[in-house]
Amino acid sequence: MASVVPFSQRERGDVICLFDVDGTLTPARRTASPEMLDLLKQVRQKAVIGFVGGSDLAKITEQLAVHGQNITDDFDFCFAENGLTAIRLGKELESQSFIKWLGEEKYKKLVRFILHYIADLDIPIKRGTFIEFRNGMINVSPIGRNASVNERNEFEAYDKEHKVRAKLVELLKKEFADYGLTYSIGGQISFDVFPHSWDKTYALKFVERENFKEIHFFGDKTYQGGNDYEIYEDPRTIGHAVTKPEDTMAELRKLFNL
Ligand code: M1P
Repeated sequence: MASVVPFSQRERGDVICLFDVDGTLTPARRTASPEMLDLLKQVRQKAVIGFVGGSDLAKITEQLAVHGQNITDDFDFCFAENGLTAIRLGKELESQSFIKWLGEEKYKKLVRFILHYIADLDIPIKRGTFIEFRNGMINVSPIGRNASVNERNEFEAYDKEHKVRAKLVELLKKEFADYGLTYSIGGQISFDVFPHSWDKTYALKFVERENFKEIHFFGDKTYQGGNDYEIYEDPRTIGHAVTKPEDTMAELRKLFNL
């Protein structure tokens, strides 16, 4: 990996800024703008930076490593799947797995229930990949993850009115009450399912060890039920609620006099 200035030699090396990805560094599921990437470089010269995304590392890489570079070259900390995939200065940190935690039998029951439910669901269109199996979670999408950008936008609007995801989440909470699972609607077409406390605060355990004086977190879904809520509210972080990437940039310029 490219040579990196040690944290201790940065002007504010005792400060870390952690960023949600969709809606905070980039528009939902899109790539980061050149202005954002440039500003992040400037911030990194002064402080320590990292992202904490719900998506897997491959998807976040598509969004943030827009010149085909290695994502770990541009961020000191990379936390994908809420930190279940964790990388510090290019080196992978320990991780856990959803399937090991839940067990195959319970997992099969959950998948069977969800797929039956989605099969019977009458929504305007369906595409493919209704459950995506990840290391630290599963991601469930009633329309399917193969939806195009237009189809995503249409589903999001439809879901606002018809609450397709919220209804399924409520049902799963009742049906699998003993599973100890959290359901988080973080994006446009899907929701994430993971064990209680494997929300974005999971990533903080890796950051805490470094004894930063300030841990700033920037996110757009900081309201209760949003997937940034827990880390934004956590007493260990200084929360910044933003509504779009331009907001994040304005906050960063203020914070670091850029
Ligand atoms: O980062 C927020 C969410 O982004 C995607 O959601 P969707 O495809 O519904 O827009 C998913 O990767 C999801 O896991 C993630 O939480």
